Parts: sequence; C-alpha cells; structure tokens
Amino acid sequence: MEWTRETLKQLIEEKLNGSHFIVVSNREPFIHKKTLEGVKCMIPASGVTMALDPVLRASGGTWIAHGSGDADRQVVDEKNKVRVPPEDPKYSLRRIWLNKAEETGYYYGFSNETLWPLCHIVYNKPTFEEADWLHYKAVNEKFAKTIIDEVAGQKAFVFIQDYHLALLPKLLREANPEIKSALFWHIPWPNPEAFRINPWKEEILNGMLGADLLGFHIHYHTDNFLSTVDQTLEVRADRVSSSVVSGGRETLVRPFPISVDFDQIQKDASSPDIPEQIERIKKEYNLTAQFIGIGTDRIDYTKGILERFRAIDKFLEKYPEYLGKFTFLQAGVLSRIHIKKYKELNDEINAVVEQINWKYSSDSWQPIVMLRRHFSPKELIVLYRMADICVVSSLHDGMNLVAKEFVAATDPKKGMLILSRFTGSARELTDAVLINPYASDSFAEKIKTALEMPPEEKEKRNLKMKEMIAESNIYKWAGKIIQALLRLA
Ligand code: GDG
Repeated sequence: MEWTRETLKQLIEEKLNGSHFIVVSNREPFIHKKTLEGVKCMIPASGVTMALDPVLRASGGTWIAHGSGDADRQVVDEKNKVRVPPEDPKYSLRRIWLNKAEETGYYYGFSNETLWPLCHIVYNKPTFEEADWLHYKAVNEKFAKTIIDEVAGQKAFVFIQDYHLALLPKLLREANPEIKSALFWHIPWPNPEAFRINPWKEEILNGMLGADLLGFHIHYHTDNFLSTVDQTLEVRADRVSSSVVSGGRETLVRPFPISVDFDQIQKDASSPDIPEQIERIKKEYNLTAQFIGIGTDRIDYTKGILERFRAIDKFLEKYPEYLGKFTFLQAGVLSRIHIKKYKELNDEINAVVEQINWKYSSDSWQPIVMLRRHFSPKELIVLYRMADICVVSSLHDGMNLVAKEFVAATDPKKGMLILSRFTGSARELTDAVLINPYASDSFAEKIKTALEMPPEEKEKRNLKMKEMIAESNIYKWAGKIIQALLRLA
C-alpha cells in the first residue's frame, strides 16, 4: 500500500473508535515567540512534526510537550492548552512548564549529558549526576500527571517520543493500566557493554518496558535492546517474537525506520524558481567554484563535522587540481549551547575552518564556507539542488534524515551522497558512497570518487535510492507504528 498524509488520516478515522490519541514529546510542534510585530507562532523544522500532524488533525487529539517559547504562556487557556495549527485549528497542544532547575537537570543534564553520549558510541564520556537523575525522574512524573489528567479515564493511545521520556510508559501503566502506549527511541540503542555503566539502568529499562510497543530505527538497535534487557533484568526477552514479558505484560520491540516526506521534497525540488534561487545563494556567498559540497547538521559531536573537515583538508592536499574548483558549504544550527562540550565543539569547528581556509584560500576562493544564518526547509532544498556532493559523516546516528532529504531532492545525474556507515540510513541507502568517517585518508579518496562519478552511474544509484525513500516515507513510519499500537487494543 502507498502511504500518504491522506492514508494515514484515513487509518485514524476508521480505526480509532473514539479513543483519545495523545502524542508526547519534549519539543513542541508549535512555539509562540515574542517579536517586534507581536506574538508569532513558529513551526520548528522537524520530520516528526510533519508525520504526526496529520494523525493529530484526523484524531482531534492532544499533543503534550514542554512549552519553551517566550510567549507560550500568553496564548494558553486554564488547562495550558492552545488549539493548533493556528490557521486551521484541529487539535490541542497542551504545554508543560519547566523551571530553570528542571530544564537544566532533566534536559541539558540527564537527557543530553547522560543518555545522549551513553547511546551514541563516539568516545565522549557520559556524566552520571544524581541531581540530574532526580530532575529527570521528577519531570517524567510531571509529564505522567498531565497525561493522566488529559486522558480523564477515557480509552487512550499515547505515543511517546524519545529518550527524554524513558520513565513515562511505566508511570502511565501504574496510574492507568488501560492506557496503550508506544515509545519511539530516535537515537541508537548501544550494546549491553556500553549501557551497563549507567547506575540507573534497571529503572530506565523498567520504565521503558511499561510500554506496549517499543520502536527503534533498525534491527541492530532492537537486538541491542533485547540483549541489554537480558543481561540487566530478571525478565524474559524473546528473540523469536522480539518481545519482553515483564510484570505479566508483553512489550513488543520493533524496528520502524523513520523517513522524510518524499513527495513534498520532490515537489519543492522541481519548483521552477530553483535555478534563480541557486544564483541568489551563489551571489550571497560569492561562490565561484565549479563543484559544490554541502553539509547540514545540528552542531553536535556525534555528526562528525571535524572529521569531515579533516577529510576535505586531505583531499585538497592530495588533489591540488581541485584548488579553486571545489567549495564546501556547511550549514549548521547551534544546539544545546549551554553544555560545555557543545560550546567547545563550536569553537573548535571555527578554528579548524579558519586553519583550512588560511592554508588554501586565494583572493577569490575559499574551500569551506560556513553558512551562519537560518535556512528554511525550502532554502535547504535549494542548497541540496546546487550540491554535487552531500556529506553525512556521523560517528554514530540513529537514522539521519539529512541523507534521505538530500537523496529525495537531488538532480539524479548531478548529486551524490557520501554517507557514514555508522548511521541508520546507511542500512537502506546502500547505493550512496559509504565511508568510515574516522578513516580520513580513505574518506578523502571517497570525496574524489563521488565528485568524479559519471552522471549515468549517479543516476542509476540515485533512482534506486529515491525509489526506496518514496516507498518507505515518513507516513509509512507513523502509519506502521500506529497500526501496531491499534492492533494491541
Ligand atoms: C534525531 C536522531 C534521527 C539541520 N540543519 C538545518 C535544518 N536541519 C534539519 C535537517 C533534518 C533535521 O534538522 C536533522 O535531523 P537528523 O535526523 O539529521 O538529526 P537529529 O536532529 O540528531 O535527530 C537522528 C532523527 O532524530 C529522527 O528520528 O534521524 O538519528 O539523532 O530534517 O534538515 N533545518 C533547517 N535549517 C537548518 O539549518 N530548517
């Protein structure tokens, strides 16, 4: 079956049978901000919002999330709810307020200094602060209380997003065993050896096993999860049925590879004004090189941005015929900047770019251009269309959506994806030029391979990958999870 916004909507309309549908995430899908022209509603660029928005529209359900906008409190009612989307309200966004200490301990601390580095094997040591853990527990309890209040004793499906809310499934089950819940883990699940250093491992696993369905991107992560449960808890993890029985209830553990809205990206990428937009960006950044490379990432140490620059340095050193002919554009949104490691990484990136540009640049050309302003999703597509190569060099990544967005957008005879083997995407996009980002010499060679690949070869590979993404799109991801959850009822 072909999955679209419409089929996803139909599934919900036909099968929900009056049950309440609730999505829970740390990040909210709409943020209200104060601006000089008054309060404005912004949509953070996120594939997850794109996929779940039609589900919520069809179900008229509720999305529960941390209210982080500076005007968020101004627009909610007494239950902290606001109807969204603002231009055509179809469902409720219920906001949870966190104070500074809670946000520091739960979000910056336990989520992003403990669980994030623990689950991404990139040789960055996680911290284990008891104070962060206590805030993490308290905030998960706060979310649970709000959800229970929202459910108000009705039949309900709760779809929880990500590692910020690992304890929530068990808290919900204890408060109301009738609730059916699914938790999707957007980051990798590491091997048991890596996970066992977590002093609160049993509580985290038991928290997650309160869900009826646990989703990861790929089989490798579900296998790691089952092994971790096996080695940590006294419960039965069954490899054949890929499930765990604990406390008399079964949790299904399944892979659901996330994806992008292929049709929308294709549509935007074939818009007639793209050539004009490309010229505008070339002018804005004074780009004269014949070949363009692109990287788009949150500035995060898991994304292998420094490794990418090292490979570009080696590539130019070894193949000086590309001096003046190749420019790499790096778009990057700053993230988690209150965490020291992220600030240090950003400083190091600036220093390395400076060094490389000093080493090679001429009066009219520089090898790396950092794109410092915000790019809208449509502008990103313009960047993808102008690129001959896109480099995704994550050291470890659950899936990586940039890789799929680029393949969906690129002109098949022009662009080629260079993709780290350590991303979930590499399991599906096997026709990309695959790299080990740690091995900078062969990484540099692969840049040459991708740039010099004949157009017919690129086309053959891109069409295969495009077909895969068109079939396995973001609506299929959401649809398959929701189907599995509804079946459990
Ligand atoms: C987590 C997992 C998993 C980036 N720069 C700009 C911008 N972006 C957009 C991209 C893409 C998204 O942000 C990043 O998604 P990724 O998947 O690459 O990475 P994470 O943020 O780490 O996401 C990851 C994902 O969850 C989903 O499950 O794939 O493995 O780590 O959509 O296009 N968007 C705009 N301007 C930018 O400068 N507008």
